[in-house]
Amino acid sequence: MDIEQLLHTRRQFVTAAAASLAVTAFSGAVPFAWGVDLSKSDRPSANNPARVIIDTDPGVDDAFALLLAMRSPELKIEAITAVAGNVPLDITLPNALRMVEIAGRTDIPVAAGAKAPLLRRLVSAAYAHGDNGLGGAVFPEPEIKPVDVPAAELIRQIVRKYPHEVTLITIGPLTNVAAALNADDELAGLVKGLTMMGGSLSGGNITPAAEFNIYVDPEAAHIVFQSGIPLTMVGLDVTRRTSLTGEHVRALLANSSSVSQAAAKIARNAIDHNRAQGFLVGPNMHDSLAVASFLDPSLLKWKEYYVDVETAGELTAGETLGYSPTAGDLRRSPEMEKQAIAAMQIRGSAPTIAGTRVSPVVKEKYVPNTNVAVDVDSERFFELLIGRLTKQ
Ligand SMILES: [Ca+2]
Repeated sequence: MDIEQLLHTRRQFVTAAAASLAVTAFSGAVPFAWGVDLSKSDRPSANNPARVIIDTDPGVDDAFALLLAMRSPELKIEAITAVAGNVPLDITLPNALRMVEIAGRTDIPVAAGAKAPLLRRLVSAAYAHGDNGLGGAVFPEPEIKPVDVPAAELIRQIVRKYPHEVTLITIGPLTNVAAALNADDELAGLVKGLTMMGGSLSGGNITPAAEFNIYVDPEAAHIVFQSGIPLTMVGLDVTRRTSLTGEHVRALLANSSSVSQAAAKIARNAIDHNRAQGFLVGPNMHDSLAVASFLDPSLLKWKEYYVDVETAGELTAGETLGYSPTAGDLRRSPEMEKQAIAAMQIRGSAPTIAGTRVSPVVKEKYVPNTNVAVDVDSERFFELLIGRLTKQ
């Protein structure tokens, strides 16, 4: 199957739904400002927990994100689905099961997902996460087993069971979610929202252009960005400012709970691994910040963009591009701003002389599809993360 065939069904859905999306896509997403959370009434709480599915490739920062999520009463975790990414699936899946056992949350179903991206061979990141995905921190083999249903099908079933209620929190490559969307044309319209750790509007980490999760499966990411699901992107723009330190390890070690001790062990190993590789910053808590952003959006500053993914560039595949008529060099004076927004088109590359394409315009009209995190209060984030992990 080539990319055109793969995207065909999605495109049909997107075209059909475009008119209604323009009106509804951001009905649940509102702008946030430092310290002022305009969406507070819609925020999940212990009394009114949000249904979520966490799609993950543990992964050092995934492990922290999973423990944080399982320690958060604001979340009703319907499932944890594993995907290949940081390390292969035969490592990410048992790691997800281990985290569930450590947190004492074996009530949460864990499903096995894709072993490889939609169209590409898996590129993993053992250089950052160690061969076992947990920075070399060793835990016993998990005793529990994954459910029999594959991840994409489980995502589909849960979203269908609770239409307009489920938020997908994705902290790995988007293969499982794209597979679920490909299997069910109506699914995107039934998902409440998707909060991802992924992408960047300020350069990548695995290549100068691409952030790792999007780089691994750009075609899957493209499907998600074009799905019409209200998207929240927590990318490197903010996650590269969440470096774990020895001080955090000490705070975790001081608490005797199994979650805190496990987190301390992973953290210490990850910091040592990071240092042995000579990295000057990190390890960053990318994925935990995505979970935290869902719990408390006021930890971050947000801006709406139209985001899509480069899938064709030899040097740039997996790059996320954020279009906004009110950002960068396209900003106008206040009196011209409204006009600029109305007139903005989404532009592709200029047509070639030999090609048949006549116009560089990819979309006639600018409509934002993603709330992008553009700034973070790192200190408050770590207070939340360490606070939750050390809670008795
Ligand atoms: Ca991850």
